[in-house]
Amino acid sequence: MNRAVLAVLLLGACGPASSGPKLDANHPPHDAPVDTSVSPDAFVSVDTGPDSNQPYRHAIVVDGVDDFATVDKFGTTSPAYGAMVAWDATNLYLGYTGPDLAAGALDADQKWLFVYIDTDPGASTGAATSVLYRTQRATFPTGFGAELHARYKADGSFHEVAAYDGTTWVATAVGQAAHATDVVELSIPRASLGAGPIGVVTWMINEKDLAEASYAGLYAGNFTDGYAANLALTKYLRVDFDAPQAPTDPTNVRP
Ligand SMILES: [Ca+2]
Ligand SMILES: [Ca+2]
Repeated sequence: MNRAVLAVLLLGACGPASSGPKLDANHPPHDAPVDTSVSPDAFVSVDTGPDSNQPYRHAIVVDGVDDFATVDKFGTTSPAYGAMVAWDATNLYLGYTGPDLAAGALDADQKWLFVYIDTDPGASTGAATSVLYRTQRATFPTGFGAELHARYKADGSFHEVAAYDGTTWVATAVGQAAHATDVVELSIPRASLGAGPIGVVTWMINEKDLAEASYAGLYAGNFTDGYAANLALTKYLRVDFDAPQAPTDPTNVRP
């Protein structure tokens, strides 16, 4: 029995049986004086367990071993790939899993995971398109302009976080990455993201000549997999660090 129910039962059991008002402060009898000895505030202070209005928090250990929760896991445009997003008071965490991240994957030295972050989603500030790789790039969803960019090469040989200075991308020494089996995990310090909320888009590419492709975009249905000289991203994840909603809550899909 939780403590709230127990408290109500105890108060009911101890209350006067035949004299004085009932303890229903919201509906006192019209002909009875209000018993001011029992304040409604007494009920407010009852511990009902975790407050559902607390901001969502889930700390991830950046070790390449998937410890994201079910509510952190997204489908992507490619059925064999999954995207994961979580956050706590210190970091934003991103994870990816799929065949091209497994050891020995074909052309893993030419495949990339991209993450772009908008630190003022809806304002259309920052970069409107992604960095060009060979002949492919992406145009961001309506209202999304990127200020931060993380990239990770599928063979694990390269990881970088860069900030947009209005003209170009400048590498910043922040963020962790770890990769094991077919899971890669990244973290980006919230200190580099502003106060939030933020917008997030993620996808993968193959930059190999004559085999170029864009795929595994966060949110199944974001785009159609395949070669794209100008990939039109249509959805992003809005993260409100102060809100109780879990990452996959449908209200976080934007625009
Ligand atoms: Ca982990
Ligand atoms: Ca922006």
